[in-house]
Amino acid sequence: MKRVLSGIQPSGKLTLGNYIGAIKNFVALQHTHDCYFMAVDMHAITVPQEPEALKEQSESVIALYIAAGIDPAKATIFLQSHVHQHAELGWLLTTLTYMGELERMTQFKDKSTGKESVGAGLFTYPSLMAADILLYNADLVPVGDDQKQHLELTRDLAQRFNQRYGDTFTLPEPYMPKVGARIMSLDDASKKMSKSSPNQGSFITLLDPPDVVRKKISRAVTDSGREVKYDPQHKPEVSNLLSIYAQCSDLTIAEIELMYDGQGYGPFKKELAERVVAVLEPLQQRYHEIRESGEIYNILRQGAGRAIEQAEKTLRVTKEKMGFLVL
Ligand code: AQP
Repeated sequence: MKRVLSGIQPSGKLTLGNYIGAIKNFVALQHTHDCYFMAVDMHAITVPQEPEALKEQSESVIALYIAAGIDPAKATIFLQSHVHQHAELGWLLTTLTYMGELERMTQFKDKSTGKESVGAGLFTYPSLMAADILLYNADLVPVGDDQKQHLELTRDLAQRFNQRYGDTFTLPEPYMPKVGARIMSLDDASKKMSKSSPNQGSFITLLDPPDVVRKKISRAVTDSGREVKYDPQHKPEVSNLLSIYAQCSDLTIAEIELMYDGQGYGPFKKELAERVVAVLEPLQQRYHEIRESGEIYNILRQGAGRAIEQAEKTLRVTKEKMGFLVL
């Protein structure tokens, strides 16, 4: 069975972008693959986090995984910081990473531009992400479009290590959804929907109440036309809403275009909001049940146990190959 690994940062409330681009795929993959899904709290601290908020958000990510349908009996669900081997392999791989490679990362440029001070962790974070993946010898990594570049670096590092020290790491492949790999912001379709955006209206969180979802979608920026048509180049805002609609229904984009032919944006946005609410409401109900059950800590303990077993094996071999004295 092929192995899958992926994670989400507990750096804010998870968005519909995280759901469509990541979690939905996680749920599907658990039936056919050996899956490891984590909340990457060590990545979250590459930008400042309030300690209480970090704790709450970490627990929330895990509860959302389960509420969305990830079964802890099938997939290994854990917190990155519970498996110290990530930090250790992260350091080993940082020493193999070139500055020029990190400087080319567009996510670093996006997140650091205009900031007065930028932590070194934000810069070296792709090496830690490589460690996350290589520790488990993952074959497939479900990622949104924005993470593809980091995955390419992971492959380069794996190859570099294998060439220098002998075959050790599996080269992971990206697993990208066909539609929804990049859900864009509701206020600016040139930016991806991001949970840490300062504008609350730019994203829909998975825990937004129905009325908030309706309001955010009704206020979503469109264009001055009235044609519901998928054309990312000329109609990026409407195309983004169409992608969300398709992902929250069983309909194809072509079918949705046909449904709203000649009707303008009003009815389209109204029904889109209802489709999103219909996905979120049952998820939110399960989320609250899980939080109240107090089961999260047990699930995390179990998940960490399984993850550590695998991670420690890889780390040991890696250190031996690099010439560390391993006891
Ligand atoms: N807008 C998006 N469309 C499709 N997929 C997305 N993902 C994130 N945003 C979108 C996918 O979700 C997974 C987890 O992402 P992450 O939280 O670890 O990091 P991120 O990509 O930096 O997500 P955010 O929401 O933008 O977080 P912040 O604002 O904290 O940086 C990844 O697979 C990602 O592709």
